[in-house]
Amino acid sequence: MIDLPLVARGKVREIYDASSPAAPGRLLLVASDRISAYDHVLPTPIPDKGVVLTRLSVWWFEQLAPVLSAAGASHHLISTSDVPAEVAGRAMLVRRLDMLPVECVARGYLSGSGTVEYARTGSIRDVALPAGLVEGSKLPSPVFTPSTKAEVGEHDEAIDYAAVVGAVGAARAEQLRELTLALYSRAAEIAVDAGIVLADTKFEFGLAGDSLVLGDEVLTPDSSRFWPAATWSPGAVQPSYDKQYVRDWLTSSGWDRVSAPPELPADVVAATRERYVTAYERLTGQTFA
Ligand code: Q0Q
Repeated sequence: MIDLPLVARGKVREIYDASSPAAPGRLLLVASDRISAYDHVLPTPIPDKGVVLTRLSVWWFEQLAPVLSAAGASHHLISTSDVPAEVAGRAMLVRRLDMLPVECVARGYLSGSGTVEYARTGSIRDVALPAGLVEGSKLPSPVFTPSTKAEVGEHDEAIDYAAVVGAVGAARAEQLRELTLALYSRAAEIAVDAGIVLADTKFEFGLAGDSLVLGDEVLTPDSSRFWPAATWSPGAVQPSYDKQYVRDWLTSSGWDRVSAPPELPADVVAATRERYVTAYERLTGQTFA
């Protein structure tokens, strides 16, 4: 148990107040080994998931620093070593920001809730899309499809660009849109070289004074859809790079997706851990060990 005040608890991570008189305005973002599937947190942890996803965020912050600085922005990461021993490797010491009330989603491919809305309206909120797209289609160019942070347990709700303007003003809204798309495009380029399709991702930004700062975790399989590039084939739900073994086993187990989910068998846990490690090694070119 971390001896710091808890600020917020998500499904698979927590954030603590790490401020002190000597070092004010700091938070500790801690990633757990918990995994979520079908909107349930599963009872079986995936060993090293928290460490792998933290290392991925740190690596992406480094890769994307030039894109951030070109936009006059920065990121919130301070340190991964100056953290409590019990969470070493799966915690980030970050600057406390005034978080903006917008989930900044970039989509390069049509999937999930996007496909549902597109099938009904031919667009995602106010973002019109060409006709004839199907689940998994690559979009002509990446689109900014913001959403609001849902209350605990609900899904984020897509909002119009006008709602973003209403929330943060026109100039800041445009900056969020442009930076979200620039960060996504750069990351998608890097990912495809690693055999991973970055279908979409969600960024959270905050302010430090009047400067825009990229917060939260970035470009992990928990904040993004990672698909194996080798099996990408529009027209059906694409297999998740990291969660497909878990989803398939849960389906085969007969679980009703409403009651408490069952424990995962050891082989599914091991195969899922391997997917996280492989994604990290392919993306970064570094061995996880
Ligand atoms: C902040 N969150 C996310 C969250 C539950 C994380 C507050 N640098 C920051 C950050 C960050 N990152 C936040 N607030 C101020 N400054 C991020 C949504 C929620 C668990 C972990 N909540």
